[in-house]
Amino acid sequence: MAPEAPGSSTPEAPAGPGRFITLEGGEGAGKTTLSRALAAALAGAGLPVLRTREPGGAPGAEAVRGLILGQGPWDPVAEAMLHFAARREHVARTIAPALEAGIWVVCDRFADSTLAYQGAGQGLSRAVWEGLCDLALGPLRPELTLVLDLPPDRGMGRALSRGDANRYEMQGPEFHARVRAGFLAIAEAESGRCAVLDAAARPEAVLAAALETVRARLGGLA
Ligand code: T5A
Repeated sequence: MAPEAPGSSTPEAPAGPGRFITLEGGEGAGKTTLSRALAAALAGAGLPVLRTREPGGAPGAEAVRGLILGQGPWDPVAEAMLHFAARREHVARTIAPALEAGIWVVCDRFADSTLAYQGAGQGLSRAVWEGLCDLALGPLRPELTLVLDLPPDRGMGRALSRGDANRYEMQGPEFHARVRAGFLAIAEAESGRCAVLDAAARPEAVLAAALETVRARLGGLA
C-alpha cells in the first residue's frame, strides 16, 4: 500500500497495482548486481520496472545519504532517524508513485537494513525501529524481500576490492556477524515475505533463484 502523502491527513492511501520487491544483505553480498539482472529480466518479460536503492533514490534522500555515509559517528537513534528521513522521501517521491502507476519496484536495501545495521549491529531497539516504520512508511511494506546471505568475510572481500570503504564497511567482523544474524532472524520471523538466497553462488545462479522465488511468490512472470 502507498504511504500517507506528505502533508496529507489521510492515514492510509489506497494500494497501488505495482509490486514491491526489496533486496537485502550484508556488504558485497551482490545486491546491486542482482538488482540490475532482476530488473532486466522483469523488463524482458514485458513488465514496467523501476530499479532504485537506499539510502537514496530521491533527490532529498540522496542528500541525506551524503550525511549518513560521509559524516558521523552519529548517535544511534539519530542515525536511524536519518535513514528513515531519507526513506520517507524515497517512498513519497519515488516508490509510492511508481507502485500507484503499476510499476514493479526493485529496491536495493529498505527498512530491514535499518533493523539489521542499526538494530542488530548498533543496538537500536526494535520498538524505536517499529515506531519509525509506522511514522515514515504508514502501511507500506515490501511484498517480497530477497535476503542475500554470504559469510561477512567473503562479502567484505568483494566490497573492499572496489577500494572505497564506507563507514559501515570499516566496522569490525563482530559488527558484520551481528548484521548477518540480524538479516537471518528477520527472514526466519517473516518467512512469508522473505526468502534467503545463497549469495556465494555464481551471479547467474543467484538470478535464477531470485526469478524462481518471484514467480512462486508474486506470479506475473511467464
Ligand atoms: N545502511 C543502509 C544502514 O546502515 N542502514 C540502512 O537503513 C541502510 C539503507 C550503504 C551502506 O549503508 C548501510 C549499509 C551500507 O553499508 P552502499 O554503498 O549503498 O552503502 O553499499 P551496499 O548497499 O552495502 O552495497 P555494496 O555495493 O557494498 O554491495 P552489493 O550491492 O551487495 O554488491 P555488488 O553487487 O556491488 O557486488 C560487489 C562485488 O562483488 C561482485 C560484483 O561484481 C562486485 O565486484 N559480485 C559477485 N562475485 C561473485 N559471485 C557473485 N554472486 C557476485 N555478485 C556480485
